[in-house]
Amino acid sequence: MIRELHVFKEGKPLFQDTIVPNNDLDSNAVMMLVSSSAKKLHEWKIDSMEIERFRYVYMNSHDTQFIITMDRQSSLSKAEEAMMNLVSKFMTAYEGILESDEWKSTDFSPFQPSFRSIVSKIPVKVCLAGHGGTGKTTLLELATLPSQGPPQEYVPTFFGDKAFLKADFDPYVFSMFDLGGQDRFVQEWGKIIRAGSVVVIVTDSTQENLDWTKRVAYPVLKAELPYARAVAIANKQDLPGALSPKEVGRRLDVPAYGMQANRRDFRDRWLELLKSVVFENVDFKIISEIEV
Ligand SMILES: Nc1nc2c(ncn2[C@@H]2O[C@H](COP(=O)(O)OP(=O)(O)OP(=O)(O)O)[C@@H](O)[C@H]2O)c(=O)[nH]1
Ligand SMILES: [Mg+2]
Repeated sequence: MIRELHVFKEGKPLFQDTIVPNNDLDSNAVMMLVSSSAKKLHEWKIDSMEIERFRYVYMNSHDTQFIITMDRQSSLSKAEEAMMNLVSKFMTAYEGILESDEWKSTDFSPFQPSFRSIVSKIPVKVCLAGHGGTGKTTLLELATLPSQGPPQEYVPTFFGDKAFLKADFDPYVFSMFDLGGQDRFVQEWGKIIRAGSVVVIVTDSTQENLDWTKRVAYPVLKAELPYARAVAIANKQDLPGALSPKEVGRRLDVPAYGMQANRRDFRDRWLELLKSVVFENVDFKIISEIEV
C-alpha cells in the first residue's frame, strides 16, 4: 500500500500528497535523508530504504526527487512500477517547466488525481487469519456479497480464497485474502499472506480459540509479516459465554472489535472497521510488537 508521495527540487517541496500519514517517525527528517540519497541517483534509477515499518522508494529525474512512502512489506515491484508510471506522467505534464526557472512559481497540486489513480491500481492486501470455523469466510462474504447476506453454513476453506473489495475507501481498493484455518492449511499461510499490509485475526471469542491463535497462528504471522498492522475480531458475540471484545483484546495483546459476522446488519460496522484500520484511525498493533 502506497501512503504518500513527496517531490523535491533543490531542497524545496514541489508536491506532497499524504493519504495515510506516518505518525511514527519525524517525517521532515526522513524526507531530508531520503531526498539527499535520491539526489545522487542516476536519471531513472530507482532505489529504496526501510525504516521501521515503512519503505521509501525513490527516484531522481530532471534533478527532481520523487519519494513514495509505502508499507514496508507490501510489494516492492508494484511500487517501483507505480514510481515509473508516476514520474513519466509528471514529466509529460511538467518537463518543460522543470527545465527552466518556471518551476519555482508553478503550482503542482493538479498532479494529485494522477497520483491517486496510480495508487488505486495497487490493491491493499488484507488477510483474514484464524482457526477453522471462526467466521473468516463469513466475514469475507459479508463484505463482498452484500445482496446474498452472509452464509450460515460452515464450509471449510481449502488453502485460501481471495476477493476484491471496492467500497468507500478511495483511493484504495482492498484485496481480501481469506485463509483456510484448519490446522493442515496453516503451514501454507506464509505463501498466501506475503506482501500483506493488514491482518485481521478472527476469533470466536472462546478461551480455547484464543489459545490456538497464540500457539499456532502467532508464530506464522510473526515470522511472515512482522511489520503488518493487526486487529482482532471478537466474533460470535451472540453465543453464550463469549468473551467480551475488551477481554479478547487483552488476552491476545491486539485491539479487538466485537462482531456477529453471520448477521447482515453488521456489514456497515465491518466495512467501517476495515477502512479505519487501513487509514489508521483506530487502534491496531504491529505484529512484531505483540507480546504474548
Ligand atoms: N452464532 C454465530 N455464528 C457465526 C457467526 N459468524 C459466523 N458464524 C457461523 O460460523 C461458521 C463459520 O464458518 P466460516 O466463516 O466458513 O469459517 P472460517 O473461519 O472461514 O473457517 P475455515 O475456512 O475452515 O478456516 C458458519 O456456520 C457461520 O454461519 C456469529 O457471529 N455468530
Ligand atoms: Mg473459510
